[in-house]
Amino acid sequence: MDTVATFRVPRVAYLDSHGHLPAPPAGFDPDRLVPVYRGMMLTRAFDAKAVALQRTGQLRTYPSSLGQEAVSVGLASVMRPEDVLLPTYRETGAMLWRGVRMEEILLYWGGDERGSDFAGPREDFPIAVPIASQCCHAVGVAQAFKSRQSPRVAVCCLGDGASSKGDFYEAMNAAGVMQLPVVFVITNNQWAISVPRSRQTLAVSFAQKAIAAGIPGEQCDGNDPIAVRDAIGRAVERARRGEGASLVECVTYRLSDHTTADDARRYRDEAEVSAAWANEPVARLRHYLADQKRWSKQDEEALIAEIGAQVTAAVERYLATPLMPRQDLFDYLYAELPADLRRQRDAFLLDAEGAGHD
Ligand SMILES: Cc1ncc(C[n+]2csc(CCOP(=O)(O)OP(=O)(O)O)c2C)c(N)n1
Ligand SMILES: [Mg+2]
Repeated sequence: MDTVATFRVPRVAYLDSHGHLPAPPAGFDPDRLVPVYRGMMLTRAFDAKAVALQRTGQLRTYPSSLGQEAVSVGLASVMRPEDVLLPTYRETGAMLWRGVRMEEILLYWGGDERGSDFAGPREDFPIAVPIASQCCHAVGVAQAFKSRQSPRVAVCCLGDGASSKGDFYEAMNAAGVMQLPVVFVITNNQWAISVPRSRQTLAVSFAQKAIAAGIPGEQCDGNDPIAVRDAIGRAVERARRGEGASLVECVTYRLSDHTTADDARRYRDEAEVSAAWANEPVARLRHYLADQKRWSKQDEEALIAEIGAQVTAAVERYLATPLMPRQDLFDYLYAELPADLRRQRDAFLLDAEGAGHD
């Protein structure tokens, strides 16, 4: 029997779980890491506040990214402002890095669509909740960049669960064959709500899904921001040079519940979660920066105070935002509302008045 082809799935990891860096990647610049650390800390503080707001009835739902901050902030930190991010609901870190305001993210999870109308970055996509739908959008974005000969890159985030969907395979195949400037980033956080990675795929990596599309696929330690920046940075620059699409799998762990509507204790072992905490990315990077004398206890205290004040101020702005007129739900559906919906609208308004809803 002949062999048609053989493949290799590369993996990069640099920072060990104690924050030691035996051998950095080519072109490594430690000066870039303090802002990344700050972004990760901001994301974690914002996440904790958002969960608290939901628990006190001030937010409808929230998907925490606890434990995944290195992926989210890392990927955004290697993009240029003019690139386009297509996020899932768990990319708060990337969105904040790119300039989406905290109060906008809160508005979105508070059920207010104005939260998707970011003041900036205007061309980034809104949060995609329908799983993997953003993969096809990313191909369209990248196709536009290519036909305009514009050196911009689309970065499409998805989860391990999303990588089982047809949209993802179709998008990756099209991006491959058309050599489009798009990077698919699979955040493999080991869970898709209650479905564990072992039931998601028999493939030994998610990175190897790239092989069928003929594009490069690489795995990185998603709790190592240096590895995330290296792997995704190379993929983004490759796309920018006109060399086409690629896939990067970032291996991490979802330390939180799926969303505030979930209770993960019902389906996963606490011991697994405790073991994953030993590898979490924020402490890991902090240890490295402290070892390198780039981060002190005073820096840490000042940062905690600074981001605490930023988050508090954003929450105040969110809570002070006047609600949307409730009839908007109907008013932007049709140029002229059909009679049955008009009746529903009138009944809804009357009902809401009577019940004294906000
Ligand atoms: C098309 C579609 N089907 C089902 C759902 C319900 N759903 C929400 S999150 C989720 C799991 C996604 O898992 P993964 O892609 O690993 O992302 P993670 O939540 O772990 O970040 C599912 C099935 C959905 N939002 N959209
Ligand atoms: Mg997942």
